[in-house]
Amino acid sequence: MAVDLLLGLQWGDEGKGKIVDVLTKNYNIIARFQGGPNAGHTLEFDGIKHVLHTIPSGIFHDTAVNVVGNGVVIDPVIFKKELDNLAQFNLDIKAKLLISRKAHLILPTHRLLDAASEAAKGKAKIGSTLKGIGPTYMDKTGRNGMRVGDLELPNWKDKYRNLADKHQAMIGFYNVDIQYDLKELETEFFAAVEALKELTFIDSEEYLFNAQREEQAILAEGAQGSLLDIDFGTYPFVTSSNTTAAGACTGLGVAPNKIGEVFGIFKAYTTRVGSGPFPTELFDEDGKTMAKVGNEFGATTGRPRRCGWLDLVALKYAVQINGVTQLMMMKADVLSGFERIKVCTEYKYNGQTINHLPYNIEPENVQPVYTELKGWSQDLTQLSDADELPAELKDYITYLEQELEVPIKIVSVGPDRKQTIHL
Ligand code: 2SA
Ligand code: MG
Repeated sequence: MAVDLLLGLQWGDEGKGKIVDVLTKNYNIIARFQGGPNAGHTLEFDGIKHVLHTIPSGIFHDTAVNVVGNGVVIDPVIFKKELDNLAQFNLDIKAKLLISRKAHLILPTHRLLDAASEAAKGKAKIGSTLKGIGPTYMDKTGRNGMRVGDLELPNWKDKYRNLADKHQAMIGFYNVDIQYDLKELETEFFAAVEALKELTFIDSEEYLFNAQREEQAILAEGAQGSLLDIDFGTYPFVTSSNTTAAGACTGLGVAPNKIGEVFGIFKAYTTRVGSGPFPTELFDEDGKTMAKVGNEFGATTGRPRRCGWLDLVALKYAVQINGVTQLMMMKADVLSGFERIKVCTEYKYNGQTINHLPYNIEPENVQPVYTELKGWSQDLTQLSDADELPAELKDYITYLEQELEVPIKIVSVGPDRKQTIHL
C-alpha cells in the first residue's frame, strides 16, 4: 500500500499538526520524517490546545501507531517534557510511540553551538529556534553524530563525552560570550536519556516496509515548510533538513515509487518566523490584522510571525517540487473582513516580470505584482458545510485551483478539529 505524505508549502506553521490529527482516523501509522523540536505542531480539540514538537500528531488517537523516523533529530530533554505533558491523557506510549534507532540525538552542546553560531552572525543570523538543529544535522552529515541506537551500547557515555568535549572546543572558536553550566545541562540530559530508553526503539525502515506489505495505511508527517528546505528553500535562511517530499523517502526509508497522495498544506495568506526574504511581507495595518486575528506567534519560541499576502509564485514552486496531489487551505477565517484579497502572481525582478522563484529573492531584487479578488465579511468559524462558504471565498478557491492545477480538498476555518470543511 502506498505511503501518503503531508507537508507544508510555505515557511512552516501552515497547520500541519491540525490536519494530521483530522486525517489520523484514516491511517494505521503516522510517521515524522525530518526536523526536530524546532517544530511546533498545534492541535486543538475538546477545548484543549496541545503543542507537539517531536512526537507525531496522531498520538491522541487510540487507533494509530506513531513513528519518529530516522530523519528526525531528537532532544531527549524536550522529548521528556513532551512525554510528561502527555502523561495526563493515559496514552499507551510504549505501544503507540516507536522511535527509529537511526534518528540522531541533539546533545546539550549542539544547542550551545547553535547559540554561538547565531551570536557570531550578528545581523545576518538565521533566526534559528536555537534548538540545536543545524549543529546536529552537521554532525550527522559530517559522520560524527550520536544516534538513538547508540544508547543501547554499553559505552555510549564515552561516545557522548568525546563529542561533547569536541563541541566545547568549537564553542570557544566562535569567540562569543555564551553563558552556560554544562554540568547542570548534562544532569538534565542524562536523566532525560533514561526516560527515552523506556520507550520502544525500532529499525523503523524495516517496520514501515513490513507495514506496507501488510496493507497498513501510513501517513508521513512533515515539519517546517517547503521554503525552509535545505536545498530548495530560501538558503541560507532555511532549516537543516529536506522538508520537501523527497525528505520522506530518506527520512523514513520509503521508496519513491511507494509514495501515494501528497497533501500540501498552505495558509490563505503567508507567514514567516525568523530571518530571510519574504516578498509579500506587509508592514501595514493589513499585516497587523493578519497577525492579530491569526494569533501569529511561534508555537515553539513565542516569536511574532511576519505576515503577508499569498505568494502564488512561491506556492506554485512548492506544489511542483513536492508533486502535490491535494491541497488544503488553512486559516481562511482570518481573511474575513478584508475588502480585497491580494495574491502575488508575478515578481518584478531586476526590471523584468517573471513568474518563477529566482535564485535571489531579496527585497532589492524582487517586488511582488498583485492580482486582487473581492473579499468577504462573514465570520466563517462556525461553518461546517462547503455550501455555506461565502461566494467570494468560493471564487478565491476556484481561482487558486485553476492557477495551481491541483484541487483544494479541505478549508480550515479555525484551530479546532471540528472547524474543518471538506470540499
Ligand atoms: P532552525 O531552528 O535552526 O531549524 O531554524 C532555521 C529556520 O527555520 C525556521 N523554523 C521554523 N519556521 C516556522 N515554524 C517553525 N516551528 C516553530 C513554530 C517556530 C517557533 O511552529 O512556530 O516557535 O518560532 C520553525 N522551525 C524552524 C526558523 O524560524 C529559521 O528561520
Ligand atoms: Mg508550527
